[in-house]
Amino acid sequence: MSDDKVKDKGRGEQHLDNPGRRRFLGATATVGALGMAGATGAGLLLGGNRAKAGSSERLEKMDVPPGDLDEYYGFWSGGHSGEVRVYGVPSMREIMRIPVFNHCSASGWGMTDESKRIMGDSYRFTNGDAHHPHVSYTDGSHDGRYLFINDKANTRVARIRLDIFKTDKMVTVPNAQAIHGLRLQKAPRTGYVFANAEYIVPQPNDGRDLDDPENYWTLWSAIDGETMEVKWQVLVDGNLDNMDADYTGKYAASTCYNSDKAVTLEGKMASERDWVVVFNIERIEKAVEEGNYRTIGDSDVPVVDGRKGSEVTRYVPVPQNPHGLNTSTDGKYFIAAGKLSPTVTMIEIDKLDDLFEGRLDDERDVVAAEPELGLGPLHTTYDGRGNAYTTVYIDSQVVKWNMDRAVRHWNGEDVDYIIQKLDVHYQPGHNHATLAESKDADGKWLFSLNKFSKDRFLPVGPLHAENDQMIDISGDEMKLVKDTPTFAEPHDAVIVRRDQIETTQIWKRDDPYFAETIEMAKADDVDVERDNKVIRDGDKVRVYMTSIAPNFGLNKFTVKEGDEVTVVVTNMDSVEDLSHGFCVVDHGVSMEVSPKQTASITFTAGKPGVYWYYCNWFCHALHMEMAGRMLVEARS
Ligand code: CUK
Ligand code: CUA
Repeated sequence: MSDDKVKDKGRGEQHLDNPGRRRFLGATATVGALGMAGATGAGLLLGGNRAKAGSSERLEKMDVPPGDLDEYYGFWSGGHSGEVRVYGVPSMREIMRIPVFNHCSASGWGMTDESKRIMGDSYRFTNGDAHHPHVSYTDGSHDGRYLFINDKANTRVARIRLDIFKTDKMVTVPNAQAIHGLRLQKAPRTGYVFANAEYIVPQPNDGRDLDDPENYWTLWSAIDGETMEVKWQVLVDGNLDNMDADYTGKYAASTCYNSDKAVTLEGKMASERDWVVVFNIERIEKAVEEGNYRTIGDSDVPVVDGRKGSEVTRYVPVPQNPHGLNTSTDGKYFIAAGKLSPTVTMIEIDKLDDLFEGRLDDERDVVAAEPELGLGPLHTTYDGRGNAYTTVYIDSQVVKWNMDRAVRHWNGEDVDYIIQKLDVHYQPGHNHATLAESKDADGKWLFSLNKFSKDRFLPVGPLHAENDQMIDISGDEMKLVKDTPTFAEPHDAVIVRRDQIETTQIWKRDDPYFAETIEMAKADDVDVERDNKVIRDGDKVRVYMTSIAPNFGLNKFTVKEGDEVTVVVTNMDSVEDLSHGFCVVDHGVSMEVSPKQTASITFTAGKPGVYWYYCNWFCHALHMEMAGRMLVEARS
């Protein structure tokens, strides 16, 4: 089908399929965010059309027969469940969950000593709000070393090692509140992890200026991806929302709303213009080098002033309350979605040198085009063939449009840039295409991460699943091929080729992940690979045991009521997939111990009595028998 026919279909027939819902949403959309919320609720009641999956040919393309492997790894954020989920794409089989900011009953994340060390002081929080997962880069391509993700709820950034699919670093960002937008330096290498703090707060936030929003500020932070130390921060005007970096390593840009520093919803929508803030990374580094910064409160992180008028930033006016910002994979544009405006703003990255050098009359001169796409544009992704795909929340559609034609149209040429509008179900946030955060975007599959599923799945009571819809974008026309229910609430995803990730199936004994535990054992003169020993140290007891299916190295150990007990288990099975677990009944103690892993967990021994511990990862025909007793004596 030609592009024009598809476009006509998008504008005509698809709007007729459910005129009630469309008309209602359209009429209320213009009244702003309050209307948006109202439209969502009522619109859903009116909705009821079901788009059916397509032909058998389409199904065949996404079919991954039993025993076959997927072509891509998809990393989905888990929103306020705080975790990361790993899917095989295109099958959309969930392969793994990686606990990050949450606590995990199965793996013991948040309970084990190793995970507590990684989480630091913040392990006491059992929740997180993970929005933006991104895989590290070398020269604009994913290099599969790490995945980084933000925690909006408790102001953290975490790193996941992609050789073992485990979180291995976590940092709480100082001076900031609610890390939201997060992106990585794409070239020459990651490099920096850039993190937006969303909310404005007093600086320092120590009780001063409590109800004086004029003195609230937010910060843009750069974290070293190798050490996970916060290297520097930039003070900015307004609330930072979403951001992205360019493909040269020189610039990054963030949407910024609430330029008038309001603390109420009405106030946050009052001004007609907000900004895209552009950060000049070299200039920021130079300011830090030259000592042109201050520190705030207890933190010694250099804070460079990047407020309006500073040398390190530029504030490009865009229509109010912008949201997503995504760099086009050809490296040409930062594309900011309008949210309350039906447009997206294309900022030409090649003009940013001129902007910073003062060679432009007006900051708006960097705007290459501001195409109108539909109601509620939120996020944009790419197919590597010059087309962009933008979710429009209020219209419940993915809009496919051509970037080059949008620019020509903006410059007065009579060309259409909209190629197709596809209904999705319902109210999409992010969308994401295969490899679309790298220069290798291959335009095969696109996912629309929809906030509402309404009538798409078996009803499960008042709380509904979200609906991540898979769309075939390999041809001229987008085709919806699959609905995937997801639990609260993937915001974003990143999809990389399977050959871009290299995993270790069996732990290396010298892995830094449990090195501190090994150090502790050495201090106790214990070789964890061989010894099964109980060491008493005052009220502290350290229990070392091996596990080889179907046995623990100790079938009993004795402690006293109230002892602080640390159990260290080393799995000496070197067979792939042969994980054991360690769980003590009635003590809230459980952890995973995978092949050649050493894992440890610390707890307080309960009331006197016999407590069984058992292996809770099915490992052997005699798995049920893999158990032992903890004997708790009364304190005399
Ligand atoms: S934000 Cu959620 S839909 Cu946190 Cu990336 Cu736009
Ligand atoms: Cu060891 Cu189950």
